[in-house]
Formats: sequence, structure tokens, C-alpha cells
Amino acid sequence: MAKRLLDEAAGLVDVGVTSEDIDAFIHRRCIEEGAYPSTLNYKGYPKSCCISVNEVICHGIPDSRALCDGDIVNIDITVFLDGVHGDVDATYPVGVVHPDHLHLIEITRECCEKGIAAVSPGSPISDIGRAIEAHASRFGYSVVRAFSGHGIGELFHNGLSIPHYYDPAYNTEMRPGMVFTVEPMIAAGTWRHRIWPDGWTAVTADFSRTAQFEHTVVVTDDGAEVLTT
Ligand code: EYF
Ligand code: CO
Ligand code: CO
Repeated sequence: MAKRLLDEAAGLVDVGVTSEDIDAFIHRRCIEEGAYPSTLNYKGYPKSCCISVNEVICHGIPDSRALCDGDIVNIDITVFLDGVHGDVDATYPVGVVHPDHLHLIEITRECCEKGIAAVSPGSPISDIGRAIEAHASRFGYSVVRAFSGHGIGELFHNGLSIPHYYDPAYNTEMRPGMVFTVEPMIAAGTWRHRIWPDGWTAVTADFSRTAQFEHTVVVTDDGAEVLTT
């Protein structure tokens, strides 16, 4: 349901649309489907989704700024339905976007796919970040380090952390039945971040553009199943 809702919201992305418009749509559709938008009031977060534009890495708060020709926008939706959370996001071009920024979006999509392809029972969690970082660095991009994928299920975040860069310290073996997100944030410039004075919005320290894709996956007997298709 989360992915269907994301696809519906993506249909609204256009020049002149505000992120508040998209948030209102997502909120209404969640309620219509009998779902709860997991981010709303989560640790005090005020909206039903995160919408992050250009240099905003994640946790952008929907507001009255209209999307502009040439922007890239990430929509991140988590829904609570039937007792479990599902978390998914994607980055979209607005109008006519510079080819460099379209390339960043495409490579970030591939980073997410490569991270998911590295999910395998018996392998260490660090294999996921190794695959993502290898792909991003091939194109001169960096992997944001401050935010990770996370275990998810009855809780939105259950304590398990999935870094998107290579850190051999994450040597816990993946086991069948484990459910977590893979959500790499890839930057055209530095991986370093800053937080806006609002306390939520994370931006690249050099204002370079950044993109993200996210899926919720379960470890199976021979790999991974994507739960947010
Ligand atoms: C207190 C939040 C708390 N956290 C994670 C809380 O996994 C997520 N997206 O894929 C995700 C989404 C949200 C989230 C929305 C709100 N929060 C954010 C930032 C700081 C913080 O500190
Ligand atoms: Co998300
Ligand atoms: Co997430």
C-alpha cells in the first residue's frame, strides 16, 4: 500500500505544486485506506511524510514553497497498516532537470538496487553498505553517513541499523525473517551534513544536490524480498 500511495503522490509532482499539497494528499489517502501515516507526531515530527528538495538530504518538512522547474524532489512515505510499518521513498525530477541531476537520481536508484541485491542470509550487514558505496564512488558521488536504514516492523525503528557506507564493524549476520529498510542518500558533493534551525531538515554541508531511494525488505532463505513494490 505504501508504494501504491507513493506512486499516486508522484503523479502530483509538477512546477507550482507545494510540498504541503502533496502532504495533504498523502494524509487523506492514508486515512481513506485505514492506515496511519507513521511520521505524523513521530518524535514530534509534524507532517504525514517527508519531502526533501535539491540539497535537502532527508526529513524535509512539507511547507508552502512551490516546486520549481529543475528541482529534484524526494517523497518519503511510511504507513502503519495491519499492525506493521512499511517505509518507501523515491526521488523525482520537476519539469526540465539538468542532465547531471538526472544522472544523480539514476545512480542513486541503482545504489538502492545494489544494496538490496547484497542482502543474503549468513552475510554481514556491512555487505549492503559496501555494495552501495562501491557503486556511488565509481561516479564520484558520496554516501551520506549520518542516516542509515533501519529495522522495521511493529515499530517504525526497532534499533537495528543498516549503514549505506562500508563499515566492517557491522558484522551481524543477516538472518531469514529480518525486516529492514535500504535507503541510501547519495550526494553529488560532500557526505557531510548540517541540520537546519528547525531541528529536522538535513542538508548537504556544501549545498550539493542529493537523492534517495528506499525500500522495506525481508531477508529470505536465498536473498531478499522487497515488501514495498
Ligand atoms: C529526533 C526524526 C527524528 N525518522 C526516520 C524522526 O526512516 C525514515 N525515513 O525513511 C525516517 C523518517 C522520519 C523520521 C520522519 C521523522 N523522523 C527525524 C529527524 C531527527 C529526529 O530526531
Ligand atoms: Co522512509
Ligand atoms: Co526509513
